[in-house]
Amino acid sequence: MKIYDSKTAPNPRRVRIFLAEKGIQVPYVEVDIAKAQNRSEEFRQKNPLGTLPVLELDDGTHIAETVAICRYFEESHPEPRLMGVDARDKALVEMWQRRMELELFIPIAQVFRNGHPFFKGRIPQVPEWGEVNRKAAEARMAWLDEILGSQRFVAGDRFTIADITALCGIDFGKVSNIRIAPEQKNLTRWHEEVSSRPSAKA
Ligand SMILES: N[C@@H](CCC(=O)N[C@@H](CS)C(=O)NCC(=O)O)C(=O)O
Repeated sequence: MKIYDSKTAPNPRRVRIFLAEKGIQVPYVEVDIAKAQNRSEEFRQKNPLGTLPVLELDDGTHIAETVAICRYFEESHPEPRLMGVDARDKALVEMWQRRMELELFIPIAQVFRNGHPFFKGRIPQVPEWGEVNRKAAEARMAWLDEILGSQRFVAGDRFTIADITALCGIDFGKVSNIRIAPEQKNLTRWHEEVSSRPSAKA
């Protein structure tokens, strides 16, 4: 088993944090996005979309998509539970995970993809679309600040995959100058707490 990884990219970091929380060690193979190794014919045999991360099982199966990889390890190594404990909790964690991904992480990634010189010539860029997403991401961070005024973590009183997605998204925002506002005290408190977990360094 191995994981095709990129130390600088936010989706692979989500998987590394998830595995660190569970105490699972899997060999990582670094794929150089800057050199477009992920777009090579060889890599596309593993994931036709050319994106990271990708989990390779010992039987040769390739599993792409961050949450699908996390699901694999949640099932194979259930403790500690990061995707919910019973029907109600699993549904709530999924609700928050999807909100963090669709409403926060993806808009932040879109700011980078549409506005940063790194992607110039690699993908069609629409800078105005990047700025629309910046506004959306900032609005979602303000909303998250409110949510975290009444609960310790994104999905309630336990650390879950929803926190991992939000943390990796918000940290990745720095490269596009998206930052937690000083007045967002709840978001700041949460960010300090989740960033201080050893897994955040994974
Ligand atoms: N939906 C995918 C998104 C994966 C993705 O976009 N990965 C980025 C790194 S964070 C990537 O491989 N980018 C390289 C590229 O687009 O060339 C997931 O959840 O894993």
